[in-house]
Amino acid sequence: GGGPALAAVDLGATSGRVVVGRLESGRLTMEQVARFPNTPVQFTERRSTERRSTEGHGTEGEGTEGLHWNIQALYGAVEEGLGAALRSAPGLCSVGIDSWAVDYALLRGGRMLGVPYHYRDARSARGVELVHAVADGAELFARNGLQHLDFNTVFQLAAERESGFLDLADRLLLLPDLLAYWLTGWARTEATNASTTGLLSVADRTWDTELMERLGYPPGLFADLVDPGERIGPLTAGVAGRIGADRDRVQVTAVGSHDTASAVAAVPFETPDAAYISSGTWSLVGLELDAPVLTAQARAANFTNEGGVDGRVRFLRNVSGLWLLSESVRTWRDADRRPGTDGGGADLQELLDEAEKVEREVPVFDAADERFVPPGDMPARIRDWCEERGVRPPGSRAEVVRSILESLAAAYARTIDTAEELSGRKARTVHVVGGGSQNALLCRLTARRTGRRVVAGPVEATAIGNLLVQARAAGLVSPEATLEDLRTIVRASFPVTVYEP
Ligand code: ADP
Ligand code: LRH
Repeated sequence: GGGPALAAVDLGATSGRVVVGRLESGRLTMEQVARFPNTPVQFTERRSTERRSTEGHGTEGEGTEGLHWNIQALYGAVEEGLGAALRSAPGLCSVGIDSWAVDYALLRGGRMLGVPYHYRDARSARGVELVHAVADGAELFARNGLQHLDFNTVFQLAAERESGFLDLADRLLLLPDLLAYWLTGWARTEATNASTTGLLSVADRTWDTELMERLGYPPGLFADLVDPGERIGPLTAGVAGRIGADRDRVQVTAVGSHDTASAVAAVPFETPDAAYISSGTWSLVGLELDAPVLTAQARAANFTNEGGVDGRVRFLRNVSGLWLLSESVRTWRDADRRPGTDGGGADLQELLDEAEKVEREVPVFDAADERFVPPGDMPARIRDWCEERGVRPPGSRAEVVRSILESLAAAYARTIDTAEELSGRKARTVHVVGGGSQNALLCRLTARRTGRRVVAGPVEATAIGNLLVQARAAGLVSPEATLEDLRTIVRASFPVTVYEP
């Protein structure tokens, strides 16, 4: 219809979608108008794993090798998806963009330099060494409140600097901000995603220019911050023409552009005494707080204090996620010579059914072990982890799947108990949102191992959080609405499934 509508562009590590949202009598309805795969590209295999050319010509392309995002393809799919959104909703007035955190593009004179790296690229380890020579882990945590993850932007940039690229750049944009820039011509950095870089001060959520200077990152690279709900700008004339939009009617609006910030904004909390698991490629497990927890204990437990929508704090841990499962499925498909990259589909449901029936006890491994971060043969890595400890590894594929899910559930239980201790807040209920909330076996195991009631859904929490922040900015819900008011809309609009412990 012609009524006011909003579009969420939600890019996940495995797939992206464009979703149209409309508000009707206090309820949000959503229509997915585009869905597309997100397939990273590996340019040159790392030299350690591939035979070198014996031809004797050419140079060893150190600067171009690595794992990258296919950002041009994603941007093309975004424009197409917005075209589809307009055809379905001629009253489209606002677009919000979110994606995974930490990754960025460098630009010079508005032109992108090179292809953005994937956070799973191995170069970050070198960046950690370089940064720690200047500022150690304790200092970084005091400044930025973040869990140590090798791929935090602050570390990626040290590797970038060493390669000389930082010297060429005059602008850095995080990936959702890059897409917004291509759509509008306005270069801004959205604050929730900026909070994952390691370069935003946890004290006042402004750029930490002192740290930048010590690390040799020119502060002028970083764009002005915008908060979720602020306007970024109208579409450029070129974009508007291509997608069939009336240029001044469609605004790009800042949302929680870190996907996890948008997902948490849409968790249908009924009380503050509840934890959440944003369950997709990663599992982000924690609490929503009003203030960061910056104690030595929080750092030792590797908790993070990321910036949330409306100034809330996402006090959580990254504890790996369904990546373990999707990489396993990919490995098995390759072995069966049936390549596929969606890491799920019919195969996944079949495997989950078989995993449900496994009766033999399967090992619980440390899902957060760093060895599971890079792409590769997860079943082999799980086997290695077990063998190193004299534990009997899972045998069949069904046992591997069961072992992964038991290990994730065990990690959730530990993390939620620790979050309670560190924050002094109780978590009587566990909300699971995202693609993983459809995994009934994982939800049941989570209820069992946490000893708490699990409330699963909505699946598309990220898109919902993205849309509701836009709805408030566009005046489709009261501009005064609090996050709690927005969550009332979520509860009124989307069903949940409850699993008792
Ligand atoms: P991301 O945004 O990180 O790409 P999603 O939130 O889309 O992740 O979740 C993707 C994961 O959700 C998949 O890896 C898969 O394990 C799980 N998933 C998706 N659909 C289903 C389903 N129908 N049943 C069980 N699990 C599912
Ligand atoms: C989830 C996520 C997570 C980050 C990781 C890089 O998609 O944004 O919150 O830590 O990707």
